[in-house]
Amino acid sequence: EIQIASLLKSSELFPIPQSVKLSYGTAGFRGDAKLLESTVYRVGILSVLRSLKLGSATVGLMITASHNKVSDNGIKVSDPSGGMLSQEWEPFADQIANASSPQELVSLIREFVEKEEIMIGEKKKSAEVWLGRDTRPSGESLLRAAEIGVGSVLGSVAIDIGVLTTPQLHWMVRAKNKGLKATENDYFENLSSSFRCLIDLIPVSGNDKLEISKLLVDGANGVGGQKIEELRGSLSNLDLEIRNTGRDGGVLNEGVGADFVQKEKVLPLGFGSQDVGMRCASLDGDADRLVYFYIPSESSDKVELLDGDKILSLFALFIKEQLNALDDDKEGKQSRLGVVQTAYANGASTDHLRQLGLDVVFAKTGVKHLHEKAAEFDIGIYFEANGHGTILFSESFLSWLVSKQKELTDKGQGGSEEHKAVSRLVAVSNLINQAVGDALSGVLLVEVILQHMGWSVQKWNELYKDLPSRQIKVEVPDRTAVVTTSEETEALRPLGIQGAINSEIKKYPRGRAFIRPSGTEDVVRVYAEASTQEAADSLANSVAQLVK
Ligand code: 16G
Ligand code: ZN
Repeated sequence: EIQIASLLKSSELFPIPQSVKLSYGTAGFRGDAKLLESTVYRVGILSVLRSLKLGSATVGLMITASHNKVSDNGIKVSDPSGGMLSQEWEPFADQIANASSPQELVSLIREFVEKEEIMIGEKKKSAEVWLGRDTRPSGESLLRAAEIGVGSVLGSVAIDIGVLTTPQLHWMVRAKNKGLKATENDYFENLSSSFRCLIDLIPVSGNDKLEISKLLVDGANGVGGQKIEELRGSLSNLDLEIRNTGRDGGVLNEGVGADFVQKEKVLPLGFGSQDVGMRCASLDGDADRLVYFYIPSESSDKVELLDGDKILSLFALFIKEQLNALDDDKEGKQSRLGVVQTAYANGASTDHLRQLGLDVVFAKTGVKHLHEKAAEFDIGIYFEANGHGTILFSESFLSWLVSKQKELTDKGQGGSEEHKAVSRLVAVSNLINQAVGDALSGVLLVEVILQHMGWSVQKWNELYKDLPSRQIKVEVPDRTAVVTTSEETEALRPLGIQGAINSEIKKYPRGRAFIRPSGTEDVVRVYAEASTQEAADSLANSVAQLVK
């Protein structure tokens, strides 16, 4: 039985602002921070119910609006697995966020609790919710609202773990529920020790030992820059210069960060002609996205971008090289490596991956969709072009690797190529965040692979050449009028539009285009690529005309 009186009382503290219609969307609730208190309070309640539903497992709440402007904020739920909130609960999230009165809120909660058979108030099992936030100034008061929401359900505990990156919170929640060490320090230690392990496994070929060149990091003036600074002390074999940490007056995400660099393809603030040719990395505002770039010439502010697709290709090459060194035919065990992309992946990257003989599958935009597909492989690598991605190892494959490692050691083959390959794979599984894409672990893996290959950023960039592309957003009265196939490559509605898009595509060599309703903004997005920039622009424009 929920304590109606106390819920009613606390929800009266957080009246819902007029005229906002909220949707949990692809990345939780987002919006102007000033309008979000009631939403965050309500998600606090939801997180307790989620925990109780799952046997009082720890649930996480992250207060962030990622790459959006500093005056925005948002909230998303980490399930006990460290993944995104189960999609089955999203409609309930939408309902309670939009409930117009405390009475309506309470009755929605009662109904849901009954339907889901959630037991409230059992003394021995209390729900536990871990709260994290990024560096946004509005984060602190929103965190208090979440605490009140959590506390309004009997027998629940909210724990404030402070300012964190989004992937840190997901990592900690996952570790906690697996019974592993789960503090921020444990997170850092895990990163530095698995990085060290991969460095030690770099083949030394005497004469061509690569000198370690400096990496310039753009921290988006957010939490990622600060955390990578904290991590730096425990890393050897890596020379980092961190800019845009937010401590020098820069504004979060303004002219900086992974989203800016990836969309605009120009250099972020704090970078200039003195950095020509240097290897640079940009994180986004909550450090779950990563892109690399370099400045090709002094005469322009354009950058050469190495996006999520290119990071994916680098990771795939390295993993494949290790898998090839396994003697696993004998075991009758064929390891399955798969990669997952979205429709936004540059066509040249998909061609490149297929030429490597890799199994490439497509998922709908949004991390949860890619993650789900990647989890079907023994090793699944997923990336969005915008720089969000990671590498998932299945439990069964990982335990096979670990026993293989031991078996080889016991047989006295600890120094064999096979043993090294197995050890590298195990280290990668520790380094790379198994819960969500993580710019910090991503940087470390890119850096160690480049050292392993002996590659410069330019050499890496030559893996393939991106096809020119263009993205446009079109404002429409109702974006839900556009309905796509599950991979978003074709529009099913409005009727007839796909035929018209296809006729446009036919006019351009290597042409490809699609439309989809945004999950985060009230617009329809258009993507086009073709063999020249002019052609890609023109294709995008004519498709946009069809949408209007
Ligand atoms: C969210 C998604 C991101 C996706 C983007 C697309 C998560 C954590 N984030 O930021 O993966 O690329 O939305 O936005 O899932 P759009 O639907 O507005 O194009
Ligand atoms: Zn982000």
